[in-house]
Amino acid sequence: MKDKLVQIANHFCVEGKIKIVRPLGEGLINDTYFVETEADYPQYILQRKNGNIFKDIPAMMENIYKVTSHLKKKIIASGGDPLREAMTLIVTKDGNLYYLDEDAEYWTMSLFIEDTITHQYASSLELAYQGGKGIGKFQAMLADMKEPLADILPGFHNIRFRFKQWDEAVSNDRAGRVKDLAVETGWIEKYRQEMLSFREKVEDGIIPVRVTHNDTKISNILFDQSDEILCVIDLDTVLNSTCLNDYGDAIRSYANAGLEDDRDIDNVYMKMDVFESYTRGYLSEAKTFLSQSEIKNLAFSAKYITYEQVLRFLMDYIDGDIYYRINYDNHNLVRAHAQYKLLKSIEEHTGKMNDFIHRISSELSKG
Ligand code: GN1
Ligand code: MG
Repeated sequence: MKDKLVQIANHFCVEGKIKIVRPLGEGLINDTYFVETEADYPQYILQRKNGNIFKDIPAMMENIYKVTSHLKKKIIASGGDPLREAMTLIVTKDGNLYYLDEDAEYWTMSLFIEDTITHQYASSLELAYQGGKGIGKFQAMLADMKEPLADILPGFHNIRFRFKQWDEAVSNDRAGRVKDLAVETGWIEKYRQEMLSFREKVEDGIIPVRVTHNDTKISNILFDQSDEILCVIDLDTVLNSTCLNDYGDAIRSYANAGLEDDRDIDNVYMKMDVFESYTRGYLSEAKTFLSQSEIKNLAFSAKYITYEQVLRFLMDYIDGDIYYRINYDNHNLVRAHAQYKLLKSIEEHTGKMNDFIHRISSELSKG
């Protein structure tokens, strides 16, 4: 395998001789490797993309190319370093954005950005602030991008589409588990109309669709040595979606006092101080382009995305665990319970969240 990895890496336009290719990180979806070259040459990241989840990898890479090109123009115009502040895709020797091997696996390469730090969770309010700023700035730089992106994950954050999948999953009952899920399916029904009403605002154009990241957890941001944001990475899910989905998913992951899959739901609740710091950071950048309707719906978006996640985890449990990797038998059910607890906590805090967003947004308007 080692030799094979070097051979694969050598299909790309790498500078310097490759010394070794070794595994990197703990991603749940793709396989990631670090490509070490001789001294004084750049180093690289090699990835085998997951073809089960991403059905059109060429289109996905084209999306990433369009987005990184746009970001680089912006970074150069503002005097920044385009090789450090945005991902740089490395093409193959034939000029392609991917290498397709004999097993029909897709491989891609990007430049490794030296001297950076990543975090697995926001261990301080300052990091939450920086994370918010990172996504706000990312969206702000892309707010004027006109070129459409391919819809490589149809219906990803579209709850109408998710209900269609859900209704099919419940009616097929592939793993025979629905009979034991009366309480949990009740949760889904209880919020169905409320979630569809929110979705209608997107369908009616009240909430605009923009270029967004769609996987805004903190580990997808590179920080510099002084913990200032440098670069947003993992662009596989860049899509035309709403900014609210990025914001809501970030609150779901940053502000949870417990784990996404906490077995003890008493650990799970929304931490208001983390929510506040993330929001301050996010709005310090995003306030320049967000519309009033987006700002008004920010708090609800955290509830929407958390609900969507309850539905997706439960649906995967009903389907017999075919999408998310599980570490034990009822892992998806445990995840759904933990996320439902978080949903209830967000719901309890929605009034206060709205007050805070309103206050910060007025302060920023006054300058
Ligand atoms: C998946 O593996 P990760 O964290 O990048 C999923 C997200 C979910 C998340 C839940 C393409 O993302 O939508 O929110 O798990 N990504 C995809 O942990 O389905
Ligand atoms: Mg990801």
